[in-house]
Amino acid sequence: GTHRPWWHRSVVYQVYPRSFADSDGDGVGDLRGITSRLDHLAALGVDVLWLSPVYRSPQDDNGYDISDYTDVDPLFGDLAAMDELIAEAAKREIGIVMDLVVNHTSDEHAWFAESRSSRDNPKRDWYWWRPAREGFEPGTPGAEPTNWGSFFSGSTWQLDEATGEYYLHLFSRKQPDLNWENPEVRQAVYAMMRWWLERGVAGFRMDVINLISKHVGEHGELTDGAPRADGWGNGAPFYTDGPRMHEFLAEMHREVFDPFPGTYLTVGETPGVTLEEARLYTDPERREVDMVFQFEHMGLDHGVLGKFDPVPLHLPDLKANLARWQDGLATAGWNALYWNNHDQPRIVSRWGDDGEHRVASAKTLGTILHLHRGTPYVYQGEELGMRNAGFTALTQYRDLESLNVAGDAETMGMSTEHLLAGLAYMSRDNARTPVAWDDSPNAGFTTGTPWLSLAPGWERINAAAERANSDSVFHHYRRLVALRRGAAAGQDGIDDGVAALVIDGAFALLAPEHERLWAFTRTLETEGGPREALLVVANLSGEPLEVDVAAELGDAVVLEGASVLVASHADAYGDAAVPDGGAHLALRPWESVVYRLA
Ligand code: TEU
Repeated sequence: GTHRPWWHRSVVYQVYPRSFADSDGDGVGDLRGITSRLDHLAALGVDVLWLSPVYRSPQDDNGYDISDYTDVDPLFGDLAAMDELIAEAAKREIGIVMDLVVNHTSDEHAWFAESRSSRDNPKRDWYWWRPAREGFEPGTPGAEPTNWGSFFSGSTWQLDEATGEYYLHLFSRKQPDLNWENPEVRQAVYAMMRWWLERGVAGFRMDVINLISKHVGEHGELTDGAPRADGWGNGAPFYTDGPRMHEFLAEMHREVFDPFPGTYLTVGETPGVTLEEARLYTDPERREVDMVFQFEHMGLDHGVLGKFDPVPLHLPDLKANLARWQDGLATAGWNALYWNNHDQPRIVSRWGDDGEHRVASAKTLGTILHLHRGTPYVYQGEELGMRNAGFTALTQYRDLESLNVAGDAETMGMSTEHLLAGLAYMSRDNARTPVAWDDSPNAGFTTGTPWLSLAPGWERINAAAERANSDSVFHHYRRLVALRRGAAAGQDGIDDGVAALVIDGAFALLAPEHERLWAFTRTLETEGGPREALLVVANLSGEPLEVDVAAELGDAVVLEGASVLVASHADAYGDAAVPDGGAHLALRPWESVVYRLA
């Protein structure tokens, strides 16, 4: 359309408050810490900050268990500190997107305290209460209302002794699921969202939003799932993309966003979402959400026992997956692009090379992501090429998912070595080590004792070092952001024509079967004018790669006269850009180049 939403040219930076910057020396990051580091975000050039939860919370799942939606947890500060962050960010033209966690609350939320107080409490129906399975004594094995296993090990059902019924929790026992079937629940959530919009936030990232509508039978029945590796049943088909999802999201849009002038950024976190559903969620005509986080690419290295049993990535699968989403959302909807967040291991350790080729591989993975069509998300430390935690003992982990899975290892037939290797590769704590700011004690994160150990190498891999070196991962990411932001970014060779290509150019994957080369074009047909195109070529391996341009990329790709927009290696710019008339390219280990074709 003619009115492009502002977030089409945005890059979002995710802050995980606990691990970003600590202003008061208690070893846990906080709001004033974030405010003190806003210039880092401004230097990177991003215009949106997604803030993981800072609400009042018992911190069972680091804030994804909320006990008061309209207050800040003392661990992170107070509402005054929140207002200060919003105002200081606004001065730098950065909007704050709040994390909205409304599939569940904390079991310490006042709503749940009421709900559990008696079977006839008016809020009883705000959560999912069910009697024991017929023929079973409450609390005995098999008495759970369904066989569903939780995301965080064990049953999804917890018996409440006082009232003799079970409540549903897809995540931890301290995260009871809200019952969205109840209109009072929905109105309470919408009122809370309006309260935050009034405070000046720019939108919401909606935690596991496609799990809020459960498949319920006519008489409230829920259905058992097929067995999974830990012995529990897979309930996902019965709570993912449920029958009332589109109704709920459209209602939320009407009730929350319509009364407020302006446009907001809404992104649904949607594990297990299919492309077909994502198209419906994000089609602007339907007024549900702006984009969703899909998970298919994040599952490509999961093994038979799940995420902690990883298998090597087969590159053609990853290329094909992202290409499928590019094609699927080309004419309706919009992609959210990510390699990292607080739930995923560090991309440079996962699919790059965090040793010899750390810098080149971090840059190349960044280039690939940012040159796809959609809104890119950068997770704190990704722009520094930060690596996994390198933990070797269970005692180093803090995340409840990792600690709980250790209890399941035996049932799943995983040896201790297997488990520790799985955690070292995949634990969420890999993303949660404190951000390294400089080479002072504790990397400038805190003057106290950090709540989680720093990832090794911080003396070298930190924000101060990265910003001082013009050839760093940070400056590469800065350039990627600038490409999309256009002429306003004021950098050499970057103009609105380039931004238009990055934002809107049609995507085409080249050499799909190649196991080391990742190549694609972005093209725009301008009315009456010439055809504009970008070419991205990347070597996703530690070995040199020769590319015969005509044979591998096709006759339509003509490199002659092309100029280099972004490259992983500084010496690729300038005259050396297109050697021997552009018939061949010799890519060094993990080298990538973005060309603007003539
Ligand atoms: O995550 C939901 C989700 O599906 C995950 O990525 C999840 O952490 C992973 O599958 C576990 O293996 C969201 C939040 O991002 C996560 O931090 C919370 O723990 C979770 O919801 C519950 O609120």
